[in-house]
Amino acid sequence: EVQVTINGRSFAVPKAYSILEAARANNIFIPTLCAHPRLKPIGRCKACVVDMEDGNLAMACSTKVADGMSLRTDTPRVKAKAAAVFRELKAKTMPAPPVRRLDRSEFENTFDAVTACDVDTNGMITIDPSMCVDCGRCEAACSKMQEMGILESTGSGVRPHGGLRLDETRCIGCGQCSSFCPVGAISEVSHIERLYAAIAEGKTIVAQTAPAVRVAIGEECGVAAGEVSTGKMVAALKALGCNYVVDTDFAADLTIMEEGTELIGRMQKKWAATPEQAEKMGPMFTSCCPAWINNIEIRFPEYLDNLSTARSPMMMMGSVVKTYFAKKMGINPADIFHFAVMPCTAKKGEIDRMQMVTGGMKVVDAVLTTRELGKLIRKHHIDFPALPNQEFDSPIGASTGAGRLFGTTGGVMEAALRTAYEVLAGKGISTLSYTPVRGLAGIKEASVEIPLKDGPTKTLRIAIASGIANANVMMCDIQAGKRSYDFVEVMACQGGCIGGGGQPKSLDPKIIEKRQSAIYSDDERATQRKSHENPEIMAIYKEFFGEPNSHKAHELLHTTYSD
Ligand code: HC0
Ligand code: SF4
Repeated sequence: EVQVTINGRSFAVPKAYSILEAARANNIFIPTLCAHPRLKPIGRCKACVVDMEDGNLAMACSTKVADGMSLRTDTPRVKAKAAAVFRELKAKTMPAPPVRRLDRSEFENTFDAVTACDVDTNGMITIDPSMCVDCGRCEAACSKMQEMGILESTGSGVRPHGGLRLDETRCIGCGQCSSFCPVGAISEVSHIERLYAAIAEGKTIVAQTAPAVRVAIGEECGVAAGEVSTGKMVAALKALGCNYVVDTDFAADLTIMEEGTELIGRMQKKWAATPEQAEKMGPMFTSCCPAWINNIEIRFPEYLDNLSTARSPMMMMGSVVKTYFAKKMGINPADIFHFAVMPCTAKKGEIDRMQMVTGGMKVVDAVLTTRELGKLIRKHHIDFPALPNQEFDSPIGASTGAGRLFGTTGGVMEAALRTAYEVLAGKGISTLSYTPVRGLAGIKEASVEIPLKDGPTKTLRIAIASGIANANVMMCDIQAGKRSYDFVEVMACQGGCIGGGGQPKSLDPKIIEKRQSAIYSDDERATQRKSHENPEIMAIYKEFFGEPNSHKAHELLHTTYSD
């Protein structure tokens, strides 16, 4: 007998065995096609490759074991090789779609096993190369549009570059690849089962809906692009079994109170400092886009202290639902299942951040993308266009135009200016629609003159980047001292959340413009247009938080980041 190590476990096997025989004797799966236990090794199909300790690949069927040999059958390149062999053979020999039969062949069974274990995920997106038709769109979205360069369209199914698994790459989870994929080979990690399970368990179901979802969900369900479907979206969620539907836009207003207060405090320090000290402080960055946070953590960790400590509106809403709201409604927070409908795939990763656990609890239990909500509405045969409009549930369902703006690039900035200007100047900003931050340019800049109510006029230098490629250009310029700002908004997707990777797939070249106009019109229609004028925001501070940046607010509404 000889000792061999397979996937880190040691086995004694007869020395006449091949690697394949040694693996099979110990119940370790190696896919094969030409090999048969009663025939001598043929060595033709090459599906049985394994990774040897010296970095070479060997064929398990025709390589004999040796004492001390160490190998792996579970590395990405081994799985990829096997899947590629099977896909190629299937394409060659079985061009017609497989017919479901009871007497499945050995080839079909092995094909399923090999391609299923080839599915790769990082908890935000999932890649199934067996479904890939090699159109190259995902690679173009990732490498050309986002300039992230994570994916490779290999000619035998898309996968991450360099034989890496997705969670070993620098993927930020923006999901753009999934929104351009025509076949669903790349998709969001589905959380639909979590919702079904919670309904079956009899939990109290509370949904929140992001600003950008209401201007896009209609595209999934028979409403023209560019229409705002807020009331129908609430009605659909109720029809799907939600007990309460609350508004992420309310939490966006809450974010303005917290982040705005943080900005004002920072600017007062900056304006009192010497120019050198002020320059050293650098800008404050918005922190609501999870793909942008992933990007800063991976690529620019030296700027982590410049991120606002405010949690994103989605996470703030989670904290509020499981504390203030649960108490008001008389529900035990442990009995609540709280999910968010988001235009985003990276939000699926954000809810699992350790720093966000509050009172020992995950505050948001699942994230459904706009596309997943569309799928549910269609699956349950809900006639969306015919639904009557329904209102969000109080006391966390009211929003202002400022909160609604968050869904587009420049929206957080515009909303922040409406409140911060008024606090600093003692009077409102002259124009509510602040055009320098509007539109779809990748980088927008402005200097806002603010006549302080108790002093001179000061300048706030602002910038907005949308699309992570633009953000990275801006970051490199900031690092090199070529650009200097006080407050910077970044959204990882072009156009902001309206162009998010979880939004409906669309072939309309003007789709982002249409959704953006819908957001601006939603702001104009609002009764209040400044976050601090939201009556439910005033109530939550009076009854619960005290004031912005209070101790309680810090505990529930702020966070830290990982380096
Ligand atoms: Fe966005 Fe958000 S605006 S990130 O773009 O800030 O996803 O729509 O929900 O959280 O509000 C996405 C959209 C959100 C958050 C809000 C922010
Ligand atoms: Fe690239 Fe974004 Fe897809 Fe990750 S999620 S592979 S960064 S496009």
